[in-house]
Amino acid sequence: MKIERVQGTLSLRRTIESGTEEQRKAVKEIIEQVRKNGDAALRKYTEQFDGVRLDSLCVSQEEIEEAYWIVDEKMIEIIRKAARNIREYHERQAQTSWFMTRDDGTMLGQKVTPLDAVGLYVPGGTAAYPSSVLMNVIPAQVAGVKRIVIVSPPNERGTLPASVIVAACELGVEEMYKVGGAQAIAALAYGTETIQPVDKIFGPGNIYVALAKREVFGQVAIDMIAGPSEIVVLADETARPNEIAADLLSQAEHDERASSVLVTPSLKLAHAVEKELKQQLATLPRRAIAEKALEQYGAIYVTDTLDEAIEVVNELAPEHLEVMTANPLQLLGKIRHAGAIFLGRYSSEPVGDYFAGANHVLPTNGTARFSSGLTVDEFVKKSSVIFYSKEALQKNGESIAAFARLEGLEAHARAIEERLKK
Ligand code: HSO
Ligand code: ZN
Repeated sequence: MKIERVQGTLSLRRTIESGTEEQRKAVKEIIEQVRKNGDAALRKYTEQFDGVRLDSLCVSQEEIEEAYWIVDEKMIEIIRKAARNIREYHERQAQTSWFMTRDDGTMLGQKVTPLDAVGLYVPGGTAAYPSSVLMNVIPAQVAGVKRIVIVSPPNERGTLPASVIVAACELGVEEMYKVGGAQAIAALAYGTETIQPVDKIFGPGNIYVALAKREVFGQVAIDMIAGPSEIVVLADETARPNEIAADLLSQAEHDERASSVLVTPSLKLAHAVEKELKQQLATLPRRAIAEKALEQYGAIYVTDTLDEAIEVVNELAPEHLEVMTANPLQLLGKIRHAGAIFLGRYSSEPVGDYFAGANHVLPTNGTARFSSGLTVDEFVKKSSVIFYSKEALQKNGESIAAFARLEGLEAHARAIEERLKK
């Protein structure tokens, strides 16, 4: 990785994939077919894209039993402990309805209601993360969502990864379908014979899934369009190069397009981390992916001062920020833009990916400038509540009617005045 001296105006921003004309056309066609032909279209596309013929789209009892047989008891205990931590953290986010009153008898409020039904897309292949099942399902449950549906593409054996099935079952998810790609998104949005439609779709996926989510937006709500993982490490000369290199690689191994960046005022540390990266890469099973990521989107930025390094971090607005300096807590106030902030050498990023309790679905691509990670809030909506008393309307009716006439809306004014008549 190249060491660069920098002063400011940096960006992690990669171009958001918007797909080719052909891909967009293909996605539209798939959605059309699913709307027209329902389950038959899902089966047809599953055979075409995933190479398996499925009689039933549902994950069966036998598949669940098999999954529990594959995943060992110790691992199930770890999943349970992680789930407890995640639940405890998200329970703090839950918002309650509130009401206020005025002396004239007015009562106003905000009623918080969970969404009725949400769908979670779990990608296939090596990106099928049971941890992401926990991170999406638990906030939905804390919000009070009644119906939670998981969709995921079947593997060559026509089933889902055992770890994903077990994670979902541990949380009590009852609906799991073996369908992926744009066809799964279409089914969640419009429904088929087997899959009832949902109100909001969550979860990452390949370009077809991303395009399909964009296409069905409006019919249903969608979460963010997540980009590849990112980590920025802010460190001074007190940090250990081996630990920094290990953390940079932890995100680089996700994706060839992942971004790992070190920002430091210490040139000595920069050189030491560069050396460590080379050594640690050599024995990494996902070396090819991590190496490509570091080549394309990795960087070591050296600044004159720690304050300048913090400025660079704010410009990058990373998904994950690790602060490995003499006094990390002291810097917290100066950090304005980061999806999650990990303080000190024992808060390695994977602590947050799996276990601490905070959510690992976070804003990427510099969007931490204006958005937050996944919270319970994304699973509820708020209705305003208005109660006006006779006294309140008599006191304010004239003003309301006048305001309506300012806008030229006579019927609005009369609706108020009908009630003011003696
Ligand atoms: N770091 C990823 C989440 C993840 N890591 C899942 C491991 N499994 C994006 O924040
Ligand atoms: Zn990760």
